[in-house]
Amino acid sequence: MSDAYLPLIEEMLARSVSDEAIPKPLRESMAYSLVSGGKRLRPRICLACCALADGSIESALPLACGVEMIHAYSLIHDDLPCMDDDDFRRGKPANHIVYGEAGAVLAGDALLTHAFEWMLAHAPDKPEELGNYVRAVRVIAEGAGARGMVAGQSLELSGALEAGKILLEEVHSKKTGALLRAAALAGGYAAGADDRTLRALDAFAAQYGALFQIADDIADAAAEKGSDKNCVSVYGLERARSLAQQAAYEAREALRPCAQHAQYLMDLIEGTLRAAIA
Ligand code: GRG
Repeated sequence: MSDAYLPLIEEMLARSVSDEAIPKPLRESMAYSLVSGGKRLRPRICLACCALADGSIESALPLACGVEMIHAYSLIHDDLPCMDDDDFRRGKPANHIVYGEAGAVLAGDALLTHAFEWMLAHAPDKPEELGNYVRAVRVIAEGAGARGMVAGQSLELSGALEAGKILLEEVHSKKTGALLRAAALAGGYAAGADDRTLRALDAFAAQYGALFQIADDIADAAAEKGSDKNCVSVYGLERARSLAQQAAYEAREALRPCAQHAQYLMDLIEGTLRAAIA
């Protein structure tokens, strides 16, 4: 997919960690994980949702980049020995392999707080736009926090899945889905979207989050690195593929009220589905 959003996102992300007031080792560690070739899925979704609701890309760009900083922090912390204990990320040594565990914890802490500083430092000047911008920052905090992504990580580590006390879908919708949903809604808020459009974006994001996670689980299973608690191990490959198709269908349906302006998101759904069922 040719993507006009990517250069804007990359430029702002690189700029966000170029401040020489940040001590050099910390800055390098932050930049190592932030400016390092991710797909930029969450910021692209944020900008596409803003455009769908007829907002200006400039108004959503700091929010989109804030979400990506939070995503980068979550990956750094997830790779730590006390969490998922992974030595590699995006084909490179994980942050803690290069900068040590303390350096990685601090880079994650700094990226999380930097995200909110960056988003608020770029809040709109016009008072009439401020309310929606604050709503966007709030939805991002909710998606990232103790009822969102961190809740998902905590549930996964708690053993509740293994004990059959919660469903895989609940963990996934929090651990992976909550930040994707926050990105979509933040884009909608930045555009001043009406309630009908916000509901459509919310429903799209919930289904796209499920599709994304199933595709990720199928890719992990193909690479023989899946955990014993993912979609493929729980449901089997065929059922996982049909769940992916169902989620893609629901995601498209959710966008139906704004279908005229939803081509970017429709293409994203198709790309993720293709990866799942290839
Ligand atoms: C440490 C609080 C805390 C949370 C960690 C997001 C997360 C929660 C863990 C990541 C583990 C993981 C691999 C989850 C599966 C789905 C996922 C988030 C994959 C990585 O996202 P991509 O594919 O990554 O968007 P890129 O590299 O493209 O940015």
